[in-house]
Amino acid sequence: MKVYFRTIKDLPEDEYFGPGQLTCAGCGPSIAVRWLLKAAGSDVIVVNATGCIEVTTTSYPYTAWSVPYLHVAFENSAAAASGVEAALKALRRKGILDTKAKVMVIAGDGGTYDIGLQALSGMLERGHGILYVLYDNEAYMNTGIQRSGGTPHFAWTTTSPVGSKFKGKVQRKKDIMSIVIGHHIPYAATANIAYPIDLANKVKTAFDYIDEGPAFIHVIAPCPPGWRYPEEMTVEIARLATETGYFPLYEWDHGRIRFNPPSNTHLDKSRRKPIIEYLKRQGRFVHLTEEDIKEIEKEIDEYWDYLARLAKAFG
Ligand SMILES: Cc1ncc(C[n+]2csc(CCOP(=O)(O)OP(=O)(O)O)c2C)c(N)n1
Repeated sequence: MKVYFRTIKDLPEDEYFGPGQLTCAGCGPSIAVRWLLKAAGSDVIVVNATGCIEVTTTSYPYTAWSVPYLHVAFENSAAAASGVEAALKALRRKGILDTKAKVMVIAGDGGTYDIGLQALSGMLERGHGILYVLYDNEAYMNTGIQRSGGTPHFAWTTTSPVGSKFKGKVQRKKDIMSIVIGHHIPYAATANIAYPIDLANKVKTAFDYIDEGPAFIHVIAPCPPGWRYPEEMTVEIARLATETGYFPLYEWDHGRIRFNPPSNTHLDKSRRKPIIEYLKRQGRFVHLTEEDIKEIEKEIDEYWDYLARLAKAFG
């Protein structure tokens, strides 16, 4: 990652994501988009899949976007963005258009882990120069909190209920970063709304590499109604996701894995906060037993072992 911004004051004052949206109080995804657009600047075309961010920012005749914006279906944001990028290339080649405009997809976890996965895979395989940003609020929130491939193990949602037969989501969270990295793209990174400077530097770095091929950024973005916590706790919970090791910050940069602070110290488990600190603040996990928490801790440890092996192999 290249360092363009060192402190929050280095971020541009310009706002490309306006006020007056209909997002919930404390909405993590809207915080993510604000930072994303600041880092990307005005010369960007946003392709946005259906989801919370789209429905809350585009109620006709109003819009919160002051950059070119294309809303597309839930399943095909990466395909539509591929068309935009190819068209820009062709128009530039023919001398019809003189613009350096970059293309950025913004899509939720439902639109990325599940329904849009094949379109994403196609875009990555074809090698389009596009930055795809996944904002992960870990469920289909816009339609009422249904589980997605990004929902964590044991989490309550309306389609992974808690009762005598089930205790939340049965499956583990899909490892989307590994799926993306498996396409051998130049750049992929995880980011967190609680670390805006890290996030903004990753957006800039991704756009630096865009002539070589696709880039992907996976941003964790908590949701107060879906995760069931008071809205003023969004940033605190997001920070705990990384501090407990649940959501490590790292980059895949031309075949190398690099951890970013504070995750660069977290291969040593004693430097991570206990996972209970993260879980106990969220209503979607209130039903967990000691045993379930141990299971989650084991899965996090396993994931770190896996990342350590990747870092060793590719570091
Ligand atoms: C093919 C298809 N299936 C279902 C829907 C209904 N739908 C619209 S948005 C949405 C959920 C989106 O979830 P996610 O991508 O996680 O974004 P979030 O709402 O959490 O921001 C669903 C199921 C749809 N628009 N298209």
